Amino acid sequence: MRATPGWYRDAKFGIIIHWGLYSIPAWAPLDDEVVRILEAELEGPDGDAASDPLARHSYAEWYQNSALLDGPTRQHHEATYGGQDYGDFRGAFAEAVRGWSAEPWADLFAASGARYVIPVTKHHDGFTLWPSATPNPNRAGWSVERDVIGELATAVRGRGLHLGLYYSGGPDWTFDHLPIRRLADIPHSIPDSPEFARYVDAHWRELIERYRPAILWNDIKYPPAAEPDRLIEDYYAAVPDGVVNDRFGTARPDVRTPEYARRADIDTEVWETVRAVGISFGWNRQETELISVPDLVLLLADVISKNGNLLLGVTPDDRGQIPRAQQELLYGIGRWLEVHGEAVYGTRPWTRAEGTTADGRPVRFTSRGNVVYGIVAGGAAAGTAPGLDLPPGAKVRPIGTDAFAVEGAGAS
Ligand code: FUL
Repeated sequence: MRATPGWYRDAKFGIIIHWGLYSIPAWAPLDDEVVRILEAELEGPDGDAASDPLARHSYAEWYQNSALLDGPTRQHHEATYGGQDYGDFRGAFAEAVRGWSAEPWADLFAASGARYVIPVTKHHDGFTLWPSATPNPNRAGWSVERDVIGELATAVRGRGLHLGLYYSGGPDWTFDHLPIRRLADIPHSIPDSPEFARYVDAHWRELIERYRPAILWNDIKYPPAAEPDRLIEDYYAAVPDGVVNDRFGTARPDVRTPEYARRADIDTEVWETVRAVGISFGWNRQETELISVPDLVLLLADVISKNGNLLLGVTPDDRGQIPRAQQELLYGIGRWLEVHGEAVYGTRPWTRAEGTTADGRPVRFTSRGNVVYGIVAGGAAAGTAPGLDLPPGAKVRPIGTDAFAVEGAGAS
């Protein structure tokens, strides 16, 4: 079996960016409906019995679908834009693209301590963020003119970060029949025409050839007729240390990508939790509550102690700017990583993930060789006496305020 490439396991922290037509209305109801639906639907085949739960989708990048269902997004759309079609947001988006620059994004991502960046190249609405040689057959002009992906690739790589690509290989609403009413209906809504299979295959192959992505981050399945195994084999031939996620539905992905999910203990398989700064991957102009820097630190520590990476969704606004509160969050985690990165980057899980200090604060462990690292919630790891059951004779060395290294006997 192919081992997940080491660079990816070392990287720990990545950023995913949803910027598209949906960033113009940038609206969704402010509850965590989808997270709850996900949980309910995962519990059983019948899941949430409520009618049209996706009418209340908290993901703003689902705006086009949500606005077709009877619910708050439709009401908002009618009140704000009247009978306007989703495609009419193209004008405002084209203007935003004209004024956009990849440079400040890349500066910010580098400062955040992220080691890889994954832009959405095509979300479920089918609109492409690069001028494809295989244009959409159902909607003319369903693409940017400027090579947003290419410019971002250059800027990000110029700062030493890896570039992965997100592509919605299953849902494509220029081929589907909308609306989709429940999460459980998504797999059935994926187009099964040979034309669609050829279209997505051509797109992924073009993306690989043009940008040589370090990660193929496909979303929500892939048409079997497009032969994902062949695509992935050809990708590995072109990019030998490339990483392929689990959303092609193939048997042996390099990484599983649960959404807003944690693990109770160390997973033997490499995984990546994907979540946004708030509860939407696309910008929601109503959203003010974001995860805090301390909570992001705790989340990152928890995830990496259990063999995962953290992929954090950042939501550029209708002008292609990253809102100030998100910038502050990214600078904040970056400052923390600058001091405590030794306990994060390049580490592997230790024999156990969790511990507690003598005064009751949670600790998350990582390791490198025979060094064990502990990350302590709320600071003052203070090297001296974390009060943990550590190997006898171990020497504790503080790292910044929130981490420590244990060097010596029996650590690994
Ligand atoms: C999901 C999509 O439906 C969301 O819109 C988002 O792109 C997330 C990362 O994956 O499955």
